[in-house]
Amino acid sequence: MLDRRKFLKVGAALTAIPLIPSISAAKSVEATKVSFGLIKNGEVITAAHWGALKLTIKNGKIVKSEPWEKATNMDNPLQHYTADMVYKSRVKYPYVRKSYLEDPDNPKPELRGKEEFVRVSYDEAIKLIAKELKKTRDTKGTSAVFGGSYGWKSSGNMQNARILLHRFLNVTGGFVGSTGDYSTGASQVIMPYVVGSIEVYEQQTSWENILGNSKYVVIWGADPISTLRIAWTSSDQRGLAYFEKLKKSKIKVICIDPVRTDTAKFLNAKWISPRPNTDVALMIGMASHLIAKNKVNYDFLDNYTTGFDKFKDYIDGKEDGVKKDVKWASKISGISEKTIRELAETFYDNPTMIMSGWGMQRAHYGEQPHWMLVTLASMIGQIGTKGGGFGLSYHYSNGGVPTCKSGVIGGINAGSLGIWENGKFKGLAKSNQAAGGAEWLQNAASASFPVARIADALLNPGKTIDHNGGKITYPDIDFIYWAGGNPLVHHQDTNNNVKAWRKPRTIVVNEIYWTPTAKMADIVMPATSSYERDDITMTGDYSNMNIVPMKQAVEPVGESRDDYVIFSDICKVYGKDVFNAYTENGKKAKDFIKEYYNSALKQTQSFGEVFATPMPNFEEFWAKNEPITFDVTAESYEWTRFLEFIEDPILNALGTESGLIEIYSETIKNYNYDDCKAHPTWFEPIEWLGNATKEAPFHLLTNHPKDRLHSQLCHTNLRDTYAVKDREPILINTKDAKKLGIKNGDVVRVFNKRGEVLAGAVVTDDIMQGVARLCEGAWYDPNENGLCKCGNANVLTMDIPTSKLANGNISHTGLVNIEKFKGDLPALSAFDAPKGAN
Ligand SMILES: Nc1nc2c(c(=O)[nH]1)N[C@H]1C(S)=C(S)[C@@H](COP(=O)(O)OP(=O)(O)OC[C@H]3O[C@@H](n4cnc5c(=O)[nH]c(N)nc54)[C@H](O)[C@@H]3O)O[C@H]1N2
Ligand SMILES: Nc1nc2c(c(=O)[nH]1)N[C@H]1C(S)=C(S)[C@@H](COP(=O)(O)OP(=O)(O)OC[C@H]3O[C@@H](n4cnc5c(=O)[nH]c(N)nc54)[C@H](O)[C@@H]3O)O[C@H]1N2
Ligand SMILES: [Mo]
Repeated sequence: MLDRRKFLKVGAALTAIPLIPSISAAKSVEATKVSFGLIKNGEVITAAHWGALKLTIKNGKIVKSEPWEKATNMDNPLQHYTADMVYKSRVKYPYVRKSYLEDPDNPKPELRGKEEFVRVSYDEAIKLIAKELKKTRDTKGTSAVFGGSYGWKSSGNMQNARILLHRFLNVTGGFVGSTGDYSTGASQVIMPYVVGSIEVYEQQTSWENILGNSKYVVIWGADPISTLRIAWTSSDQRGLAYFEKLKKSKIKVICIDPVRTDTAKFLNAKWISPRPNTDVALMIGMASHLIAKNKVNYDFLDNYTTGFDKFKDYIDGKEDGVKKDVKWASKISGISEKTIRELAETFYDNPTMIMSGWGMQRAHYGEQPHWMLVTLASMIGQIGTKGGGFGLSYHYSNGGVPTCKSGVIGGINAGSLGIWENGKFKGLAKSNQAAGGAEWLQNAASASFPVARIADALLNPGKTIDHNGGKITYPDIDFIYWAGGNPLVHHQDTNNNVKAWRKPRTIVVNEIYWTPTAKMADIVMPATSSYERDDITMTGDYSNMNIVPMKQAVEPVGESRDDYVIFSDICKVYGKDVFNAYTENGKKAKDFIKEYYNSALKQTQSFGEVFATPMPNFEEFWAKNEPITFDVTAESYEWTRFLEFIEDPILNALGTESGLIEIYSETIKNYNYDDCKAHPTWFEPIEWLGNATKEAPFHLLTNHPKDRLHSQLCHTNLRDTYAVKDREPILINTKDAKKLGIKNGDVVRVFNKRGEVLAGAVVTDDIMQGVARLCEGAWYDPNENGLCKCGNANVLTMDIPTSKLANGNISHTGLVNIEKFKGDLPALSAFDAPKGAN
C-alpha cells in the first residue's frame, strides 16, 4: 500500500532534483509495529511544536523522548523533556478559589492570585461554570463574556484548546473575541496596504533558489537557529537543515541585530549592531545613499511601485526640513557612515536576500520597519528574482522549505452560534444573519478588539479607540474563559495586567500546569497534555511535509480531561441538545481525527495515481504508528515569491489599492494618524537609547527563548541547563557589567518605573553596549512586594500600542536599570502548586 516506487520513478523523469526528505521517504515504506490501544511498553509516535517525536514507554511511563527522524545535525533540546511535560507542575484536579466558592456573586476579585484554592469534584466544577456563565450572559449580555483566549496551546488539529473554547462559547450563546496576534501585530495590518497580503505568513522564495543564486543573505533582526526549533503545527526541521546548507555554501551572511545571535555565530556572519528600534533610520540612510550614487532601479520603481517621489521628498526634508542622509542615519542608529554606505552598495551590487524577523515590528511604531524594508528592496529592484528581494518568514515555521504535494488534514472548527430564545436552545444558526441579525451578536462582534489591548480593555470598559481606519469601543468584560494560553506571562506590563485581571467577576482557566495564569483564575479545570490523548497533525506550516499520528502515550494524570471533554460536559449541563450540537451527536475525538485524515486521503486521490503519495486507510495508518511523508514537486523547488506579479503586474496585480507595491498609501493618508503617516517614517520611540536616563540607562530586548516555546517547558529540567542561580538569564555587555560591578553568574535586579525582577547575569561581548536581553516566557513569580523572583520580562515592558493603525504590542521597546542583587536570594515558587492545591 505504501509502495511509492512508481511515483518516485515518474517524479524522477519530471525533474532531476533530488528529494530532500530522503530519510523519511525510506522510513515510511518500512514495515512498522502495528498497535491498537494504549501501549504499556514500547514506542509511540506523537508530535509537539518542536517536531515529530518518538516516545519510549515502560510500564506505562514515558522514559525517553527523541526526534522521530534526524533531519538536521543540530540537536533540538526541546524534544527531550516530554516526561517532565507529563509529570511536573500538573493541575491534577478541579479547583475553585475560596471566596469565589463561598459566594460567586461577591467573589472578592482583589484576592485573585493570592488566596487559597479549594478542591471540588469535577461535576461540581462543571455545574458552577455553566451556572455562572449563564448568569453573566443573562445579566450583562454576551459582550460581557471574553473568549479571545490567545495562545500557542499544543500541536494537534483536533484537541485545539482555543478553537474548542470558541466552539463552546458559540453554541452556548456567543462571546467577544480578539483580532490579530502578538507575533506580527503591526506587520500583518500594514502589509496589506503595502504588498496586498499579510506577507508575514506567506511561503518564501524557495531555499533552493537562494542556495543557487544569492551572493549575500542578510538576516535583519532574526535568530532563526533559535526560532526554527518550533512551528505552529509541528516543525519539519528542514529550516534548520537549510541553514546548515547556507553555512556550507559560499554565500556571505550579514546579521543586523543588537545581539550577536546564535545564528550570527553559527554562520560566522558579519555582525552589524544598530541601536534597538532604529532600523527605519538606518534603512532610510541606505536609501539616501543609493539615490546619491544613482544606484536605484528606477525601472522597478516605475513598473511595480507607487509613491516613491513623495517618499523621496520626505528623505530630502521637503516635509519637515530635516534632510535624512547617511550622517543623519548614523547619528540615530549608531552605525558608522561608512558601514551604511557599504551595506547599501553591497545590497544593490549583489543578488541579496534580506530575511527579516519580527522582533523589530514588536516595537513602538512597529508598522514602519517592514514598510521601509519593502521600500528599500523596491529601490534595489530584486523582488521576484531567484536570489534576491526580501522575506519575512525564513525564521518562522520553516518558511522557504519547498511545499509538498500533500493531502492537508482538516481541524476542529468554532462551529456555529447557538440560537437561544427565552432561555431555550433553538439549534444552531445556519449563518450569522440567520441568528436574526440579533443585536447582541452585532454588539459582540463589533466589540472584538486587537489582542494586545486586553488589559486596556479590562481596565477601561466603554473606551473608544482608533484602529486601522475605524473605531472600536471596548466591551464591559465580566467573565473570562481562557484555554491554551498564558496571558499573565505573555502580556506586557504585568503589574498593570494583574490589576486588569482583578476586574471581572469570573475567570475560568483550563490548564495542564500551575502556570501564573492558572493561579490567577477563580475556577481551574485540569487539562490533559497532548501525550495523554489522541490527535493528529501535519508538520511544516509551509511545507506540509508529513501527517503525523499523535497517539495517546500514557494515562491522563489525576482527574485531568481533554478540553473537548470538559466543554462537552459543560454543554451537557446546558442540555442534551446543546451537547449534541457541540459534539455533532456524540462524536469522540477519534471520530473527528478520522474525518480529517479521510479528507486528506480524498484530496490525494484527486491528484491522480501518478502524483499522489499513497495513503493507507485510516485504521491502517493509526495502527502503524508512523507519519506519512509527502513529496516535493519540481515547481515548489523553483518557486519564487512575487514572480507572477513581476512577470505581469497588470494581470497579477497585488491586492493593494493600486495593484502595485505602495510606498505611499492614499488610504493611510486619509486616516490622518499622527503615528502612522502615508509613507514609511522614522518616529522616535517612546523609550530608546536616544532618550535614556540615569534612572533607566539600558534598552531591554525580550527575545523569544531558544530553550522554550514562550512559557512552555519553563518548568522542565531543561531549565537547569540555562538558568543562572535558578533565575532567567540576562545578557549584559562586558563593559556595562564592569561599570555596574556585575560578574558573570551574579543575580541582578532589573527594574524600571513599571516593576522589578531578578535575573542571572550572563556577561558577554555578544550584545552591544547599552542593551540587555531578557527572553520572554519565564513564569511570573512575585514575592509579597511584587518583585518577580523568576525573571518574567513583561514585568518591565510597556503596554501601549504600536500606533492607531495596528495596535500591536511593543515588547521590544523599553528602558531599564540593572544592579547587583544584594539581599537574601529568595527561593522560587513559580513551579509549585498554589495554597490549597496539590
Ligand atoms: N516581552 C515579550 N512578550 C511577548 C513576546 C515577546 O517577544 N516579548 N512575544 C509574544 C508572542 S509573539 C506570543 S505568540 C505570545 C505567546 O504567548 P502564549 O501563547 O500564551 O505562550 P505559551 O507559553 O505558549 O502558552 C501556552 C499555554 O497553553 C497551555 N496549553 C498547552 N496545551 C494545552 C491544551 O491542550 N489545553 C490547555 N487548556 N492548555 C494548553 C500551556 O501549558 C501554556 O500555559 O507571547 C507574547 N509575549
Ligand atoms: N525556540 C523558540 N522559537 C520560537 C518561539 C519561542 O518562544 N521559542 N516563538 C515563536 C513565535 S510565536 C514567534 S512570533 C517567533 C518570533 O520571532 P521573532 O519575532 O523574529 O523573534 P524575536 O526573538 O522577538 O526577535 C528576533 C531578533 O530581533 C532582534 N531585535 C529586537 N529588536 C530589534 C531591533 O529594533 N532591531 C533589530 N535589527 N533587531 C532587533 C532580537 O535581538 C532577536 O535576535 O518565534 C517563533 N519561534
Ligand atoms: Mo508569536
